[in-house]
Amino acid sequence: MLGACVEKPSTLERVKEDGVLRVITRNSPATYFQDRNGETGFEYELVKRFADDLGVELKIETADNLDDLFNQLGQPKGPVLAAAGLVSSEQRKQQVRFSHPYLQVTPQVIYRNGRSRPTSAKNLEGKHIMVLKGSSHAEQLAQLKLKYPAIEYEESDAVEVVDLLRMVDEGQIDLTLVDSNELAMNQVYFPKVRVAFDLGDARGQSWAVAAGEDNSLLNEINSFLDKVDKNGTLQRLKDRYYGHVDVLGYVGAYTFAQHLQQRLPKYEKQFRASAKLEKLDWRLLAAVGYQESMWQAEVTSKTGVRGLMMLTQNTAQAMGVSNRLDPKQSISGGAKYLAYIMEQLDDNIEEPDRTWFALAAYNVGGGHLDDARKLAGKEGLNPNKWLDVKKMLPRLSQKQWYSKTRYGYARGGEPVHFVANIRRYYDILTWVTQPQLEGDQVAEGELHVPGVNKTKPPENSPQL
Ligand code: BLG
Repeated sequence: MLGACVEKPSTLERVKEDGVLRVITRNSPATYFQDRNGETGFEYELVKRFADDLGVELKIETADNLDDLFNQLGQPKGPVLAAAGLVSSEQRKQQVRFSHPYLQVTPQVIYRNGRSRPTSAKNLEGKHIMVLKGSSHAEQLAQLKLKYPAIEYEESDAVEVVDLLRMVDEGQIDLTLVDSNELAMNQVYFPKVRVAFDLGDARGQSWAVAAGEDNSLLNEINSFLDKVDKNGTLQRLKDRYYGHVDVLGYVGAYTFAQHLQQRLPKYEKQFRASAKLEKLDWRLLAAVGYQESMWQAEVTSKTGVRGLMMLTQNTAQAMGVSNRLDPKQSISGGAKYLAYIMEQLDDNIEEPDRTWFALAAYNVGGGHLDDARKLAGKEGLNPNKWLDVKKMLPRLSQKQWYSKTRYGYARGGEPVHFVANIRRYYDILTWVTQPQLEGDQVAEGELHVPGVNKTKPPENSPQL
């Protein structure tokens, strides 16, 4: 008998049959945006892996605001999954069902440094507060208002989190509420914003499916999230998107934000020009320059290494640099040297590791790097993977190890920090600057917050 007892396919079966996972998110640096390599963002990367696991294509749609997002999720033939940094709440549970949490975040009250700092919910009275319309923060404020009726707040659906932080930074509003991950990611662009206090405990961000759906998709999502939690993928994504404040430290991130505005504009043109000549990504070159001298032309290290790109006398000579303190010469010499090292590296080292190896050699020298690669080989590790070789580099300063190497003692810990810092600076620079435009196409010093880069990436950017 045809038709009589054909069961309706489950949500998961439908997705697999269609070959497409339709996901709704928000366009913001913490969720989904375009950068030099096209689509990116924490939510995007996570949900892309989920789609890959299912063997289907990912189709991302963006909602204008949170109300719009929840409405679209319920539509027949609409997106089946929301991945948008959502925190579960009683109110939201009436509309959707949430997955296992994948990221713990704390709601934080944000104020501007130099203004009076609120320390409790009662202090929110009399302040100009703005939050996203339909956000969990708006829900929190509604709750607080029951106890402190004098609290006034504005809900806006015309802004994103970065706008709220900018408005606090510029003093247009007194306070906002954002989640800790969003602050961590954006702190570097807004040097004046500070955490006043945590408004409650940490909560889990989860994906959501429409309440009317069966369990099939949600179960699949939960086992995927459990898997990426166990195999380290989730942690790597967290480090990549939210780790830079941890690595740089609060003071480092703050200082970098200031130098981005005060110092980089003086040298940006030169970084672009030299990088272009050597077929490098100028942001990588600028990141090296920041690590070396914090973009100062006239520095000299304890060991006599000098200038913006910290060239040794030998390197300078080899690269045709006559005055290491001349920033133009220094940047162009550094670029030449980096391109030269990149070229010299073993063909078996592939991107993105190739870039990290080149940076390490820039700092410690190719000979010592090769020693560390040999040590890796002897330990059964992969000499072509940065993750493995960086474990070996610190051994070059221990006699039991360096005595057996060809080039002997080196301060092997230094290149490990060197590369880690440059990666963070490079990440930030790619979020705030335009992609590799030609020198004369770009207004100098024009920095952007993330989410606005639409141009195609240069082919030589290392894929992170
Ligand atoms: C690098 C050279 C490499 C050289 C290594 O030293 O300088 N890089 C440059 O000049 C760009 O060429 O490799 S070698 O030619 O194979 O020997 C090893 O000698 C520079 C490093 C040294 C480091 N900074 C660029 O990263 C430095 O100054 N360290 C000392 C810091 S402090 O004074 O102790 O604080």
